[in-house]
Amino acid sequence: MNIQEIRKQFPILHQQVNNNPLVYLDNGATSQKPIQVIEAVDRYYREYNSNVHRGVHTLGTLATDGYEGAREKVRKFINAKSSAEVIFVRGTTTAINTVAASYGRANLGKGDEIVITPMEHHSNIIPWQQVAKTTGATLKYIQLQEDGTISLDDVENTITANTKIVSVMYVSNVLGTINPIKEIAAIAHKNGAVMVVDGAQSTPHMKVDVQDLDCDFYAFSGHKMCAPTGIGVLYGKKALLEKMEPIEFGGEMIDFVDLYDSTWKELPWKFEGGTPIIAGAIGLGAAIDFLEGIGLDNIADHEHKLAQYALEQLGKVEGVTVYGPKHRAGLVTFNLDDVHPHDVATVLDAEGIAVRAGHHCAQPLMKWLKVSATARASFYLYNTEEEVDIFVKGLTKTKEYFGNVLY
Ligand code: 7TS
Repeated sequence: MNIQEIRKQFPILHQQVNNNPLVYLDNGATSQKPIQVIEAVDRYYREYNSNVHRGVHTLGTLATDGYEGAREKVRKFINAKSSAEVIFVRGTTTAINTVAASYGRANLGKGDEIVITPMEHHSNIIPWQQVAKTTGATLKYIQLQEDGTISLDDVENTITANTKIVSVMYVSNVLGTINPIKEIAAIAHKNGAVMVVDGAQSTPHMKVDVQDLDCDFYAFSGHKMCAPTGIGVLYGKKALLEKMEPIEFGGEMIDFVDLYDSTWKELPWKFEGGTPIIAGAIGLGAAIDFLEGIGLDNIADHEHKLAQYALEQLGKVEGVTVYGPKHRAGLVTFNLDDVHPHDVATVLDAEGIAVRAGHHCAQPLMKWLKVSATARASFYLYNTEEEVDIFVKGLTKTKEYFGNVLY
């Protein structure tokens, strides 16, 4: 893939920040948007803005076609069997909350177990804590190995016949660990549990096939994969979704309403109460076209090389501690001596380099790492080796700066 050609498609990348060319390495938080996505959203608002699934007028039909066309693109992108299994939601957080509130409340009780891991994002912890509290179920954790990976022996030992739900992230937003989802799903199923996957950090960066993984639910966010904010997807197997109750009620999701009772539309619309995220879905469809045009395998390969190069270069800077396994997705989380990660990010920002510092919405993982915070550089398809060099040089400067100030 030709990175310079790809970079040309992202208007935001071509600017100076604090008198330096922008080096955007905060893709784990959100990705930048290519012109194709910006134009698709712009075109919708300029040319056919209308509500969907109602009137027979021309603009309404165009908007409905755009919205439902995007659903079909998502279906193909993750290889779902049917577009009835693709529910548009606000993002990963909403998707997981929907499963916890709908499937969880209906299927959990005292003595039942929910199994997750300590590396999860808060969005894949708190919904389960809450549903455990309301149903009397128990929350259990698969322990992490020293390098921040999961062993299938531990998975086997943690999941029992009492486990009803297993929910694990495909790729860690802090460690970069790529979890063996297919194998974990098989163990969950052997014990009669359903498998939920947090795909926030995998879907933008690698080929995902929900049928091959054989997961029951899969959640992801559009904004981390070149699409606008406010759109995401909950995939669920049809047989499960059909038995589940909606968690939002109102317009759009109903079939028939009487004074004291109502019935719901069929899938996927029964889970899409209210005017849906039309522009967001159309933007997500454009983002999928864009990513598939480049090829998810090419993107994964490029980011893997960048992460390995970054690890190599960081290894040359004294005082840098990198967290997570060697085999990892395209990100590096680290600390520099005793310098607070917020200070690291502030000095890097003065050089035009955007990284994230903090707990990355993974406080239990920070506890496990025995740190209060870390800094993180996370890559995407438009990042280059030269940018990794600028970032590492920036870190050397940070070190010198704090070395002089502190000692
Ligand atoms: N799950 C994982 C693994 C994530 O990395 C994130 C966001 C979410 C869930 C939540 O996604 P949302 O779109 O619903 O907010 N992670 C990050 C991050 O690492 N830095 O900023 C947001």
